[in-house]
Amino acid sequence: MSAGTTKTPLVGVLMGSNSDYPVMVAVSEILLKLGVPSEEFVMSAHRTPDRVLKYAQEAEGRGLKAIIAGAGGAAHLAGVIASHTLVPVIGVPIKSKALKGLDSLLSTVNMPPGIPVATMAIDGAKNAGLMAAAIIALTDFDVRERLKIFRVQQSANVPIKPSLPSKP
Ligand code: RP5
Repeated sequence: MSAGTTKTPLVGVLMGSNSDYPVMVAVSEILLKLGVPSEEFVMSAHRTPDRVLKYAQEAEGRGLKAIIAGAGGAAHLAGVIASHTLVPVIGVPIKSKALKGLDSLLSTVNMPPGIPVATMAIDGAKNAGLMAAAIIALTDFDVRERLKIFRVQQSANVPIKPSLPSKP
């Protein structure tokens, strides 16, 4: 799934493996809702390093305004992408089987000073999309308005009084 595929993508949504897609699809879902054109690719800092390098080096020239990179385990995708481009990079640590994503979180967040990655929570794909949309909204009035409406609707969906789920 890709948001607004007919338009030039503004956000790149990358994942280290196809197995990350069930989590990362939430990025594209929220971007679609907010009308932010995006593109999705599988690439790995370790398994497809040439693909990663080419993508990062071409990103700015292709007009991308943000790149979201999700990876699990030794999660180096976001950091490697960030090291090759000035486009802001948002990292999504994917929950791993062995360490429940703590390895992914630390690999993504603990960047050396000089090369930042804006790291979301473990499996925080939706917030990554919202963060990218907020970057786009700085210069795009329509996206800003849609983001405002999203927040208003989100608030309206929070009940004032607590209730227990109905018993079957
Ligand atoms: C990482 O290794 C990927 O981002 C994925 O989260 C993890 C496992 O990958 P697969 O073995 O499922 O392809 O590189």
